[in-house]
Amino acid sequence: MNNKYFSEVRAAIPFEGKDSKNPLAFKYYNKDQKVGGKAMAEHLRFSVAYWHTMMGKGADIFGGPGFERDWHKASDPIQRAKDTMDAAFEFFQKLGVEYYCFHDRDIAPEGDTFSKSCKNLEVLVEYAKKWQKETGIKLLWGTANLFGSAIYAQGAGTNPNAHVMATAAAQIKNAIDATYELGGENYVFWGGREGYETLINTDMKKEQEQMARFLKMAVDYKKKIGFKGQFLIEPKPAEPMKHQYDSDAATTLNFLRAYDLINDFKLNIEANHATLAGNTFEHELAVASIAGKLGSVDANRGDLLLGWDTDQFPNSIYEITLAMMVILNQNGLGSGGLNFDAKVRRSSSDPVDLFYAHIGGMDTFARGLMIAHKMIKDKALSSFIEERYSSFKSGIGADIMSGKVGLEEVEKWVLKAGNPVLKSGRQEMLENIINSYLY
Ligand code: XUL
Ligand code: CO
Repeated sequence: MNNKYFSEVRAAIPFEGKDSKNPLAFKYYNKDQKVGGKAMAEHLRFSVAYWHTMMGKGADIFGGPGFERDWHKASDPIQRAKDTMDAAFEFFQKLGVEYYCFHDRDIAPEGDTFSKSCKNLEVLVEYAKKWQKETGIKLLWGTANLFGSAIYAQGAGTNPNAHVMATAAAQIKNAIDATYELGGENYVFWGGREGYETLINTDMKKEQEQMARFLKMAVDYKKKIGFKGQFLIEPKPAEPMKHQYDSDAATTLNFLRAYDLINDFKLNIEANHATLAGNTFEHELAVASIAGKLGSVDANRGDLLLGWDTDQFPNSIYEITLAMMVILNQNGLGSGGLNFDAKVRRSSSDPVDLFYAHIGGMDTFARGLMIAHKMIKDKALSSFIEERYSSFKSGIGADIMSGKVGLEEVEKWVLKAGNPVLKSGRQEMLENIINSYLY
C-alpha cells in the first residue's frame, strides 16, 4: 500500500469497537461481522465518490478552491489525473472500502475536442484497470458528466440543439464503454441539466420525448455490447436547473412507465435530493422499493435550514436506521451499494478530514444496519402495522379488496354495520419504541 498522499494514516483503518476513543478507528463498522448471516461489508457495499473526495477543492459559489491537494499539483493534465488515481486507490485501501464511483470527467481531463476527451478517458481507464486488479477494489458505477461543460447549459439529452444532444449521446457511449471495460456493476444517469429554467422558451413535451429517446439509445447500446450492469436514474428536483425532469422517485417512475423504459432502469436514491424534493430519505427509498426499483443509494445528508444540496456525510442514526429498514426489507441493494456522494466542508481542509468524514458515515450505517436488523427481527414496528390493516384480512375488507363487492353492496353493509370504531395509530408509542432501540 502506498504511503504518499495520506501519511497521517499509515495502515488500514482498524475496527476498535464502541469504547475506542481513537478518531481514526471504526466503532461499529467491522466488515466481516455478520448481521443476520451476512457480513456487514456485503450488506453495505460502501463506495467512495471520486468527484467529491478526489476532485473536491472546497470551492463554493462565493470562493474558489479552499485547499490544494498534493495530487493536484502536476502541471500536465494526464499526469495530474494519474496522481489523483494513485491517491484515490491509496485512500480506498486505507479506508477499507470495496467500491468507488466516478464521472468520466473526474478520472480523465476534458480535451479541446471530443476525440481528445475520449482518448484521455481511454488512458485513464487502462490506468484504473491496473489499480483495480492490484487492489481488488471494484467500480460500483460510472456515469458521464453532462452538466459541467458550457455546451450543456441548456440541457444534454434535452437540449434544443440536436448537435448538442448528439454530443451528449456520444459522450455517454464512451462513459458506458469505460464502465463496461472496468467491470462496473451499474451505470447512473443523473440529469443535472435535463430540465428547464422557464417555460417561455421551452417545449416540455418535446424535451421529455428527447430524454426518452436518449435513454432508449443507451439501453440499445448496452444490450448490443453485452454490458450486464444495472442502469440507474438518480432523481433530484432542482439545482442546477430550476426544474429537473427526474424530480423525485414517483415522477421518475412515471416517466419510465410512460416511455416504456421501466424494465431497463432502477433508481439511485440520494438522501439530500429527497429532502430537496420535500420528501424524507426513507419516503424516497420506500417509493422506489415498493415499485421493485430501489437499485442503489447516494448516501449523504442535507441541512434542513439550507435550501441547496449541501452533500454532507450522513450522521443521523435515526434517519439511517429507518433507511436501512427499507433496504433490509427488500433483501439488500443487489448490484447497488451505498455511495458516499458527500463532501467535507470548505473549512475541513486537510486530507485526513476525508477519513474522519467517511469513518463517521460508515459507522452511522453500520450502527443503523444493526438496529434495523434487530427491529425487523423483533417485529418492533411490523407487528403493529400488520395488526393495523388486519380488518382487510376477512369480512368486508377482504370482499372489497378481492373485488367481490362494489359500491352498492358496500353501502348495504355500512347501513347494517353502523359507525366504525376509531383505532389509534399509536404514533408516539411507536416513536418511543424506535428510541428504545437507539438508546
Ligand atoms: C448531483 C449528484 C451527482 C450524481 C452523479 O447532485 O448527486 O453527483 O450523483 O452525477
Ligand atoms: Co448523487
